[in-house]
Amino acid sequence: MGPAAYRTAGLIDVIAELGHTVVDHGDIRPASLLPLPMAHPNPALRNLPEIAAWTRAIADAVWRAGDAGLTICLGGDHSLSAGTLAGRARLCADSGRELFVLWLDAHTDFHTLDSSVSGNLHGVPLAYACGLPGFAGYFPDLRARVDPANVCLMGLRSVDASERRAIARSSAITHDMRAIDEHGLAPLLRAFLERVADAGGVLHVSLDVDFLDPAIAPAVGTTVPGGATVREAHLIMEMLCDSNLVGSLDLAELNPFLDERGRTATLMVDLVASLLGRRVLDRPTREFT
Ligand code: 6HN
Ligand code: MN
Ligand code: MN
Ligand code: MN
Repeated sequence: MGPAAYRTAGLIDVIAELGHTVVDHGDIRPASLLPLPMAHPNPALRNLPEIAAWTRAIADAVWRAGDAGLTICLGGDHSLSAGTLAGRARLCADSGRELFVLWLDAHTDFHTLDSSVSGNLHGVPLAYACGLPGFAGYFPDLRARVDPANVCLMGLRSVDASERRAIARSSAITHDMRAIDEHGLAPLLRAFLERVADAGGVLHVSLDVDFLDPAIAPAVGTTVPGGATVREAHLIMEMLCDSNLVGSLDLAELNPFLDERGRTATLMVDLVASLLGRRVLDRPTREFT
């Protein structure tokens, strides 16, 4: 229902009104609708063959979309990013450009199939794309992986014990809400964007609705209090727009059944508008100090 809600909230018109050409590839479906049953030693895992089939379909679609424009993937839960990251990593391997990932989420989504306690596979996409062990034979083989050192996670405030260990062992950059409160978003994001620019890299942004505070974005099944504000989220999108480094974006975890008069979908559409160039005013050329 997520993609339909974004279309209803006017996403395509909003992007077109900003002067961009939009190609809507429609809803993606896995090639095989009846996946084979798949046994895994972790009995908690839910919908494993279905998610594996979706991951393959999304990765192929993202790869086929190419890297000439900006690819936006509408979800659907965050397991979709297993596919988008696999597809983008493959495109980057083809072109020789370095892939960076900005993960905006209350959660790290850094579980392996073995470590997941809930069994919900929206908790694993970043670990899969970074090549953590245990996915072979269940999820599609990665043509290219994401280098964890090129990943920056922001907004963290709910991390399971095993994810906490795995993310600490990885070289990913992690900014929890405390870091955002202490330093402010802008310097943390600016430092990461400078790294991407210095490497001549291309950035994938994965935006989970629960990055936002539930008071402003209720339409998600995994709300965690203490999230980003409307202003913080717009600032990120505006800085990303100015950086000109973003090649792809995931909008993940919107559940329209949980929305209130469409306000979460509308906010997400407004954030995309900021990323794609909507401004309140033209920026003054003079810097204020
Ligand atoms: N998300 N770590 C929890 C789990 O069930 O594995 C929460 C996952 C949330 C997933 O943010 O897309
Ligand atoms: Mn989910
Ligand atoms: Mn997530
Ligand atoms: Mn989340």
